[in-house]
Amino acid sequence: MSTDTIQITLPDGATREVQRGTTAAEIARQISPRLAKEALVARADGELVDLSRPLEHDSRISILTAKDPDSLQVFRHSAAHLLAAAVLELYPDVKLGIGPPIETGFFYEFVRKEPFTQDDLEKIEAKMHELAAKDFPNERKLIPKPEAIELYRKSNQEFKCELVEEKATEPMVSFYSTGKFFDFCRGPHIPSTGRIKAFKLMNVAGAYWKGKESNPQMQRIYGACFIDQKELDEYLHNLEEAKRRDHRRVGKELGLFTVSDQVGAGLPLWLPKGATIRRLLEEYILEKERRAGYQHVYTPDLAKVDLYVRSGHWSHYHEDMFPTMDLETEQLVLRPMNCPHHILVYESKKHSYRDLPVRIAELGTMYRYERSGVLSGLSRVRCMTLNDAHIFCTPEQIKEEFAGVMRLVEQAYRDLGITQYTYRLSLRDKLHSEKYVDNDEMWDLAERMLHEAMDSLKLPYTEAPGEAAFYGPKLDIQLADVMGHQETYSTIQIDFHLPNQFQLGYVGADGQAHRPVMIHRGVISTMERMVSYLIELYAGAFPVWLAPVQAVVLPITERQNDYAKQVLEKLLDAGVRAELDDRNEKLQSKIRDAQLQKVPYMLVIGGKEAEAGTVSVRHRAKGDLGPRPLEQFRADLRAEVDSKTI
Ligand code: TSB
Ligand code: ZN
Repeated sequence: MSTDTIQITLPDGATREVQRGTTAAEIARQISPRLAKEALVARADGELVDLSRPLEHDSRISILTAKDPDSLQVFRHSAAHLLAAAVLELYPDVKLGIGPPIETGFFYEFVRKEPFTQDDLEKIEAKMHELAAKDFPNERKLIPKPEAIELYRKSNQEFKCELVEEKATEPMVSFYSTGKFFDFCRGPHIPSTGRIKAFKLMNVAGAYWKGKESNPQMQRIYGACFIDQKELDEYLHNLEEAKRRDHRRVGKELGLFTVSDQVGAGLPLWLPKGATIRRLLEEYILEKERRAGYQHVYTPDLAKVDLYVRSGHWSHYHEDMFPTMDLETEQLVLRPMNCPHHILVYESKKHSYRDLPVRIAELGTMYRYERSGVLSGLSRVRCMTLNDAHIFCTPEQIKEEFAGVMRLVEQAYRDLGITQYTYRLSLRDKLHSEKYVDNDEMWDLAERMLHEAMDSLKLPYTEAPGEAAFYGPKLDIQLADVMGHQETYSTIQIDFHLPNQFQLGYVGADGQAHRPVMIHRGVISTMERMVSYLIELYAGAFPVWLAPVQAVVLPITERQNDYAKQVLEKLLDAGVRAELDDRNEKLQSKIRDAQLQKVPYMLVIGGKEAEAGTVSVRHRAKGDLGPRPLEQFRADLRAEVDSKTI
């Protein structure tokens, strides 16, 4: 091979010989005009590079289009530069900080005396469009470090000076220029600005330079940015939808829960309507568990520290626990999990293999010292009640018990109207073995059992190293919110560790002592997290079986108040969660209020209805359904509740 050619290997394994110094852009053109048009950036031997970078030696090259997530981030980075370019044109005195891509777009930070207003953002956005349309190439240049510092010093960009001083490790530093704008930047960037069209400046937020409080305040301008307008529109729509459904907002509007400074962060108070939803969920799951052979217990919310020393929580879960309470003779701590208590329930009598599986369940309240930054409404709290159970069984029973829990989960999700979920196998992270109990053999066995259990159910799953509990691997069921953000709800965990720590046993068919396995499981998660999800899923308009108020009786005038009261009484007698709105208000405004409260049924009562013993039924979504005998309404409602119609 001549020294003037190099060998390029493409992702499909094909190779070609090209002139040394050929660019990835040229290779793209050789492959297809379409690829050349769509290409944003290249990957050369694993590293992202500009399409215009000359290739100097044999390498593996892939040409990336917008379909590749890495190139999308490059695209957003180029958009950040465009933002800085626009801001500098409009406000030449600003000082520049950093401007990276982020998950859904980009930001750039600036120091400017006056705060950027909404008006400013609009101007900047328009300027960005104007500059983008000029299709400036993003050009990379190498400049000697002292020259780079001098360049920034002359233009009063002291933060940039600082960055060059700190970040540049080579004698030559790389700059990107876009029209008049230039930036100290490692790159890569997309070839030119013309393709940056689908973006929107979202907001301005304060941030300290380098995140340090003693440093100057910067103003960060955040933008959303996608390859095409359709994706941007979808994102903006989802964002609106997320705001509209946000359980913290809906929870307040509907009077479901509240948080008080006087109680403390992460300690929500359930208001009557939220408490009703929670109670319905609790009754629902307790009944399903009763049918599935669970035995329910009550155990205290705290215990002696020694219990958690023995279980291993003290050495592996200490940071997530509240501090201890010192009494005269005992040292107590709020429980972060219910398992040790349930182990003691199991231990309270002798077991033979014939008793197994033993399924101990509880709506167990537990306390975790979640850091203040991660707390959110009901979805991440410090005091929570888990639909918890611990199954004590033989190793041979694991698979069947696992499948039984999965059936419960599926049934519960169906009844709750949850249709979108994924399975995640949460495994230990072998690089951080200190986070887990130390017993390779045990981990391998537990992980193998979980794999087998999932494979025999033929369900698809992803694996997540580092997400296991300290005592064993888990199968987590993940639900996503409108923005696609995932959280764990249901969980099934296989544990060989705790039975060992507590030396649990049962008498086998052979008359010998054996050790049971423990399955930890939560079917509908904590009441807090599940209710937060349901609020957002239904945007507060709960299905009738879960609605805190199922029907509101609306007399048109005072003259119908007596009959309306009788209707209310009859509904209450029949177990309907009904209310009466006999305020001296116009019917229209009573209906509006009931709609805002998302009450499924409004029963309008005028003179005709009072005389005929009927109610005029109005549904929150379907509107007017016409008059019906009260008896009929009651029966229809019962049927809707029993079938858990969504
Ligand atoms: C299933 N010992 C087991 C139990 O037997 C256990 O506690 N597992 S857990 O740590 O994974 O927690 C169970 C579930 O509680 C999680 O899957 C999650 O859905 C919910 N949860 C965990 N932390 C919080 C929190 N801070 N706020 C609300 N819900 C939470
Ligand atoms: Zn447990």
